[in-house]
Amino acid sequence: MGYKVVVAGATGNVGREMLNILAEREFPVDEIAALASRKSLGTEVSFGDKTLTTKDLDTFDFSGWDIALFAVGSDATKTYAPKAAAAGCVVIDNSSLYRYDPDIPLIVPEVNPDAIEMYKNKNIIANPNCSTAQMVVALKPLHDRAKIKRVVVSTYQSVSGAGKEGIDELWDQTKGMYVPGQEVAPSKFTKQIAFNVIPHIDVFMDSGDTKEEWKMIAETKKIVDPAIKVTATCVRVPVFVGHSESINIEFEEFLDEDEAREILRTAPGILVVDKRENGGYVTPVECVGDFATFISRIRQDVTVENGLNLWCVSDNLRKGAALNAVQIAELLGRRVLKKG
Ligand code: 11C
Repeated sequence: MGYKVVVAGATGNVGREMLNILAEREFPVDEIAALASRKSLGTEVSFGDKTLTTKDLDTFDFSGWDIALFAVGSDATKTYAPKAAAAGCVVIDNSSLYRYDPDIPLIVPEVNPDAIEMYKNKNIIANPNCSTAQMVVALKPLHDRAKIKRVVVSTYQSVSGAGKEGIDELWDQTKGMYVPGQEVAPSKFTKQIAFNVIPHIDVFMDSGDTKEEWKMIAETKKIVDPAIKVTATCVRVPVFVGHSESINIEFEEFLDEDEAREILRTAPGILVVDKRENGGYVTPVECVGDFATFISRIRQDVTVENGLNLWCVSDNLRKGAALNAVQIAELLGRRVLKKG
């Protein structure tokens, strides 16, 4: 016997990936419902070799359904996640709405799987921000060995993090650069994204950090260790899929670069590609469609006492969103629901 699974927001980039990954990983599904808002109702989506017609999230009855993967944004989550949870369906939510609630677990299965037990508080589990998810997969095994004091991270985030409108804007603007009269003005992004980079993701906060930067700080503390200090600069780049991060880490204890490489090679969810030669590292276009978080450019930072640098790349729609959500569902199945 398997699970009755709902995917809410099934027509979006992340919702579609959730369906793909449930099928690819052969999640034990007995029945599946693809839900969408009124404006996308009736749209067809793929689930393995099946085609599903989306149903209305607004009128859907969650009673009798086991797990709901939500990829609908915070406003719709606020309305529908409590409804699903109250009906006994465990919600795994990709929005930021519940991430910082102390009663709700925020989970990356390779890092803090034991937090799953807290799901009982509200029948809701939060999925982290994409830029955090890939970073903490890399930080955790190193933290276990040499205790991380401080992280300085700079991100290079793809436009798919901003949804379909972000993808369309990069595509249209790039094409428009070559056709006089068809230039496309910035709309989703604050400045031109084609052939440019923008040091601004999400809203500005009083501290001067953006919300994206704040999320990386708050979420790393909740998932890995509240004692870790993090400072982040998050930048949008003209890449369609795949977030990259330059991560500088300062440890309590000395950690040799070769030992760090070995630790990362055997850590769950990570693939190390780190040859000190032309092309001996991973770039975002190579990580698209993959499950792994790729680590390259591992090297000592000799400017601080116990420093290390690394380059971290992952498919933001997968490990950063849909894959992590499905991994949480797998963990929930294994540890708690125990069907299938
Ligand atoms: C971006 N990281 O690349 C964002 C997208 O809190 O789940 C995901 C926002 C979030 O724009």
